[in-house]
Amino acid sequence: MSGLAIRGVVEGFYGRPWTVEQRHDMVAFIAEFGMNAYVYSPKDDPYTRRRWREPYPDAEAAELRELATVAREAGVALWYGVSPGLSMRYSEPGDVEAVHAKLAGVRALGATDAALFLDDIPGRLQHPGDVAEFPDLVAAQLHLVGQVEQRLATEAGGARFAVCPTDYWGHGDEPYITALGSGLADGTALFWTGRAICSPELTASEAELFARSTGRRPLYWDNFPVNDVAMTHELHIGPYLGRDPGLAGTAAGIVANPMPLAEASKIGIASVADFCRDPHAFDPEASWEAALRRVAGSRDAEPFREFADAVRGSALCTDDAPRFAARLERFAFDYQFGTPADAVADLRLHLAHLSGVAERMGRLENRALAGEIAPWVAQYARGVEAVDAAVAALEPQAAGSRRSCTARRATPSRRGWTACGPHGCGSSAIWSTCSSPT
Ligand code: LOG
Repeated sequence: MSGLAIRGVVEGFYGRPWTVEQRHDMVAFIAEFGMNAYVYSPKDDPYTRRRWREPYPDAEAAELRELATVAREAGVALWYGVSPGLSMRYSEPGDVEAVHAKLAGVRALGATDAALFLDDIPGRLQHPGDVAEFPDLVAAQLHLVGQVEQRLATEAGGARFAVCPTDYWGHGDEPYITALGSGLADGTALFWTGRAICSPELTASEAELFARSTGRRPLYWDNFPVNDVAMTHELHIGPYLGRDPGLAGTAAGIVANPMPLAEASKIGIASVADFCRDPHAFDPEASWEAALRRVAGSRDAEPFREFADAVRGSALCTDDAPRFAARLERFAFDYQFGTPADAVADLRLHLAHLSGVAERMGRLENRALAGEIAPWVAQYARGVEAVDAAVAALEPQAAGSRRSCTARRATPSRRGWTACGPHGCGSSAIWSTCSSPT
């Protein structure tokens, strides 16, 4: 079974854009994993969005040119996305021309393909001239898109073109996306994030519905492992779950939107790449394990795997810290029905091991990774300490006669682990309260 046609990364998050070095490194990384697209459009590169009308100053232009060279040599297409929607006047020929000029300018620097990003802008026309000229937002956007399509079609080089809609998630047959999709030229790709902004699942049947209503297969903008805006306290290094192998025949492609943390993002990206190469053969857990090993390096693979168990959570994965949860379950059982003193001693030994894991995370060979994950490692260490303090408090009782303990799971929250602090430090099966000795 063949893979997805377009597979890559969209540098499309809010927050500090990646550095030049991180981009070059990422291009090499995705090429190694068989990806073929790098979509450049960081929300906080001023020249893509707020100051979209302005050409890149010399220094930034040189960086883009260099990125284009690195991408070309790696066999990766460099898409450039311009986001004019905050201030665009669709009825002004000068603005329409400026959009085209911006795309032509970056193509002259070496970008191979073009994209128009209309996400995260007002859902209604704002400028009085636009309100007077167009019946609604989609009509105005189609006017702009049509002009860009025409211009690109007449240019040498054959750039592909993709549009990110203003309503970019949902069922796929809503009036806006249906009207937009139906008005695009046949070859124009249309981004879609799935049923939600960060979609727990992407299914073939949803892709089919999208294709029926818009006349084209969705090009998924997969908001994973991104952790911007309201998710900055989350570290998304968990597995890539909920993607239907049937997307192989129903989606135009997937580009993953990563975290501002470039190194840690490679874990999720590697799995997205594995999925895209062969969706039917994709095994999320095996791919995750391999990605952890690849990014952390073989020397640190085991302790990093232990840490990562406590940081699996994302919109795609609610199964936080399964290993640790199982360990706590066993403790609760042994404490109640076995020898309490042994149960306490065993768990404390394990917690001492986890505390060593936390300490080891500061000494990872992959220094960039160690730096990025440091705040979560600190939370993890505090979580381990807190559990250890709670278990230690049981020691005097456990040393006496046989006692009973009722361990209970905390009520699972959407992401689990909320009871332990914003960064997540372990398990959704938050460890328990023990009853007084009987
Ligand atoms: C933005 C994106 C952002 C992401 C996650 C799209 C199409 N646009 O809600 O730039 O990184 O969500 O916060 C978005 O997803 N808007």
